[in-house]
Amino acid sequence: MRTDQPKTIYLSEYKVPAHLVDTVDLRFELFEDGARVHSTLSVRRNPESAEVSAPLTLDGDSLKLEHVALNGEELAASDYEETEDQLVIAKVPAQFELTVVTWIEPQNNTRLEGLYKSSGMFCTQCEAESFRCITYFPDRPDVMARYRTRIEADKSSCPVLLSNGNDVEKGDLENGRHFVTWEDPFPKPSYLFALVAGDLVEKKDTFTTCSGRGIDLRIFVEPRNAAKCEHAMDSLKRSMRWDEETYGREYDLDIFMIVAVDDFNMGAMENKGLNIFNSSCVLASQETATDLAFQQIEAIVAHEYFHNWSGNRVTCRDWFQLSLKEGFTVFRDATFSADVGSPTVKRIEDVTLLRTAQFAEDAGPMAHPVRPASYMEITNFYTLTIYEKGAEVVRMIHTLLGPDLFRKGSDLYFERHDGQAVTTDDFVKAMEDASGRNLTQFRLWYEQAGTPMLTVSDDYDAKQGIYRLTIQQSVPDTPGQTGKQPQHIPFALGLLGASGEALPLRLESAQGAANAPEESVLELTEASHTFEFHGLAQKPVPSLLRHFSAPVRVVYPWSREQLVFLMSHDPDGFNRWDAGQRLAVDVIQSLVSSPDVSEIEPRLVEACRALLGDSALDQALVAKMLQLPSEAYLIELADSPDVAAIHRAREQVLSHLATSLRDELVACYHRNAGVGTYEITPESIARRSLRNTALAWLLMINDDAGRELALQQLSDADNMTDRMGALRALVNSDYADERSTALADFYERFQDDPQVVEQWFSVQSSSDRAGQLPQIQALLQHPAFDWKNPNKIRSVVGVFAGQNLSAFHNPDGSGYSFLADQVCRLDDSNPQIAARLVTPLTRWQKFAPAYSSLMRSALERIRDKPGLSADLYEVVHKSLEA
Ligand code: B3K
Ligand code: ZN
Repeated sequence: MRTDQPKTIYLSEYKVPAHLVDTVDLRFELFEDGARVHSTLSVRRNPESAEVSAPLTLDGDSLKLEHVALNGEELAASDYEETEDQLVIAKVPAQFELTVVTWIEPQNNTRLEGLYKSSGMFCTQCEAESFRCITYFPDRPDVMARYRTRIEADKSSCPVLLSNGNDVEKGDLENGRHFVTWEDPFPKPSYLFALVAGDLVEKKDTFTTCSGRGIDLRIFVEPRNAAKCEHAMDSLKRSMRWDEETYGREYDLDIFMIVAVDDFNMGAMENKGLNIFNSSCVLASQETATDLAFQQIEAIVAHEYFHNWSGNRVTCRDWFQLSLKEGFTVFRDATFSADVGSPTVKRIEDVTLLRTAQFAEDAGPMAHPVRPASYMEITNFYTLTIYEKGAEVVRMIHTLLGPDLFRKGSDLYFERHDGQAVTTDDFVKAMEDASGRNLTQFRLWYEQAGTPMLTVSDDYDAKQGIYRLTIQQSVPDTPGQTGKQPQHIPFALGLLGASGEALPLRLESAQGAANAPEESVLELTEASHTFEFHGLAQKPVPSLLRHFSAPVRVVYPWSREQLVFLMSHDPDGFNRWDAGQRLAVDVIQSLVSSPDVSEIEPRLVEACRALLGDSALDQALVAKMLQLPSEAYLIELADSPDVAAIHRAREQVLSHLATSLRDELVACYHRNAGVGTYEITPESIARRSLRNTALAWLLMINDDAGRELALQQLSDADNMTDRMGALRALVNSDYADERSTALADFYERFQDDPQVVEQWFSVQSSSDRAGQLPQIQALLQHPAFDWKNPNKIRSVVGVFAGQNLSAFHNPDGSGYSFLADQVCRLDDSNPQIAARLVTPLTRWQKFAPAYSSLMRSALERIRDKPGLSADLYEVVHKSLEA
């Protein structure tokens, strides 16, 4: 058991750095058995620091120090102190040059932080604090320097040598080695440093910026992936144009590079001019990637590209400000995806993630504000709260200011802070200064954790024609935070008349009907507000929180009749979908509490029948409306959820819908059958989605015609969406023989493609039919499984614990114990991934006692593991002690 508690870092203890670094000169000598890193820093005392005689303190992790020199003079061992994580030089002049040489072993780096090797290629990941695994450095984002990097390596195994900026020199060296030197003219924090060296092929393109500059675009991949870069390249060009048009942001270097790497802890990384991507987030072809993957690739390419301004040119002062770059950049990429695709569908997807996973995080033991006040291990704070809730906070500023003032605010922010490391407060201040609005209370969104709850009630005064809406707000307690203040919440609203017409919103009786809007954004600032709407001849149906205008829970006593009405009449597509979700949730929840009810709500069946036959409505929206709320969402909504009962009830509703609508499903399938060439447009994605939903529902009830359609689709498919749709439907059916044949054939066909094998693992791990524990254990023994590859681990262990909820929550506790075993095993090699995988167990307090005590025991076993990492220590202890 770990007895030393990792140190807690507090925002309140922030101090400006005592020393600044202006330039960094790096020379990497890369070899098979290690790498020597020569670093020369020009350092000066920070005039803004009060610590005038502070020692020079550099961070380091797992480094072998070979040499230190100050102004060219080698230092004696007594001149500096080397601790486990620092190099401290007590006496330094006001300005000097420091040279440090370190030896590191990329080939043995399984944590995938710092410089490591993946499929024979050297690559780096430095955010947040891993530049210190490469060399000694003040590894904090408010130290920004200009870098020059020379890479030397064997020419035949590493013909390609890349780093940030523009390449300025190259040449051959002795012994079959060569070098390339890169220079990045923009000052940057160390976390944006990157290096890649390997045998890669490049896909080339160019982009002409709004001011007429030509930019070279390059995507580097292993030779076998050469044909899978087109979509990412197109996405990159669309992103570059979009950022010019929407934010006035032009690219700044002469070259922009993307590299695909198989072993990567997260999705991608925005290193200046040299983005490094998890292969699964960049490589795509019609045959190997689903529509969802195509869309995610586009969004991630855009996200990383947008960081060039929101993150790189203007960066974070410290890691408490992480959402400054992540929340803003997620907002930017979401707007981009909405603009190039279907805005309503994009909103539905984002809100689904937020309500299912971020709300759960915000109600769990690791709940933290968008700007946390403390952390032990920053890697644990790359969370849905920082990213998704952070993006919602920026979206609310956009809603409150309107698009023009928001753009004025972002222009001011970029202009005022270009080249600086700043805070979320600086961002809000720029928005305030540009718009003249006071966002003082709004800042609580950054400080208070927890999802605000809005309780809405209404009454109608027929005599006076007044409709009153009362909205009460409360922000729940979270670990370490109680007694919270009301927040400033934009609440978009519409009112509907009996035949579905939008009613004018007259907040004052005097206001003329002519200019009364049909939608308003009410601003909530108090614990309770009552709004009066005048001139209404009938009691309206309210359409609340349109577009999900704030990341809050809304409680209102909707009748099923109102929900059915909103499903077909609300002019806001998002709220139509939401009404359908609420109806389905209500129907499933009532079955959970009384499983024997004989009748399942006929209005739900009729609403789905109408949707299946509605070709006038946006088919992408129809496809979304036909997805039942996930088990994870139903669990999130429940107090003390009984997972087995929720699973059973949901399946019961699904079977009932499929049985009642069997003929409509077959018709929908045929109507949307593949025609013409494969396209990635919202319309054709919607068609494939509808057809695959119809197939899934038919197989859910073991319909023989459905089985034939699935087998046919599997053999005819010319794209991965259809192939995977058919495979998934079969895997989730009771046709056991067809399932195993289909899985075996699929593997046979795609076994050489790691990204497809990952999908093959996931489709099994997520299935309650094919992914029970013994089958999951067998997948871990499969030759394609690899404990060193985070994608493989996520696609088996992560998907099992996060998506196959009835199997994971097996009442005998076997799922929990399995997860604990895998987490302990991984902690030694890759603690970052271990700390992420453990998340489902950390929510133990939410579950009914029969589950929670077993979950807790599994966590305690992890807590007691010898040599527990700081990453796991933080999440496990916070969960057990909450
Ligand atoms: N900034 C990176 C995430 C780095 C995670 C480090 N543990 C990717 C992104 O958000 O764009
Ligand atoms: Zn990001």
